[in-house]
Amino acid sequence: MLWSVLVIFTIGVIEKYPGAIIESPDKCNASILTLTGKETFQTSDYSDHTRNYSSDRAIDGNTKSCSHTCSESKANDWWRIDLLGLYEISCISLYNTDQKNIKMSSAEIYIGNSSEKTGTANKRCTTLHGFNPGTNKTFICDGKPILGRYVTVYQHNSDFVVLCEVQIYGTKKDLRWKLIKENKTWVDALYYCRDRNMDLVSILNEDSQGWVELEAKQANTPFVWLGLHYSCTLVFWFWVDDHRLEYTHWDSGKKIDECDTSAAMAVNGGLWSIKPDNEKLNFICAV
Ligand SMILES: [Ca+2]
Repeated sequence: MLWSVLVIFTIGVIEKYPGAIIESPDKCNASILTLTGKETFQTSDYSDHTRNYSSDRAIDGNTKSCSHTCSESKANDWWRIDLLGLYEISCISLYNTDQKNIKMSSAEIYIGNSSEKTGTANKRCTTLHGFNPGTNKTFICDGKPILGRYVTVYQHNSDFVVLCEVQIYGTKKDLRWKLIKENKTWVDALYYCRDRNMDLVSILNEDSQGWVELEAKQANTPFVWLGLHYSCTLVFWFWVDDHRLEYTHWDSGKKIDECDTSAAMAVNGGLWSIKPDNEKLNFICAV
């Protein structure tokens, strides 16, 4: 009787959590990150007409469901996760089922803040040596932990990227950018930041554009002020922290040189537009 109860209980547990257990590696010295709700991408989805082996299957907590790319052009395939925050990443655990067509041992992991699609502009964490199908293997980045928002698994050859479960160990870091959910004119927003030893944000490259877009997503207004102002006297645009305006992300046709205007980022899509200085918007301060 007791055995029957035990067998029924055990089967129940296995069915509820099919293969979800991946043991925590001791050497990582960091907590496992919750990946639920993070955004995943891959070059293409393999499909067998019953299902799409989409990128999110690599983080669904189930080792029996896998992501699988399908490169028809034989280009370099990749899988990527956007952690939607800055993390110091020390280890990555990967699991794949035992299937003949999985060849992942020469793929590489890249970590960093560049949103460039292939991810190879970021720092190389390690190569997946010894990552054989049917195994769970934890990779420690060569050298030391790497700071980043994006983790990419990249194939340098024409093999597919197949990942049944990905786990990441790391520590969340504070961002330099802070959304202020108060509606203020551009000048009041500028002084709000400066009174607190910050400045209205400057966007100098694609990376900082990505971070500010991420922060702006939580805003209560459809646009957020940036620290980019038009000077009628000098007849040019300038960042209030004295950086030169080189990188831009204007919405096409929305840049007009006009007195008493400043630049604001659209919460939806991140493009920049011109707004009258007296409009009241949320804004982003930079430390
Ligand atoms: Ca899975």
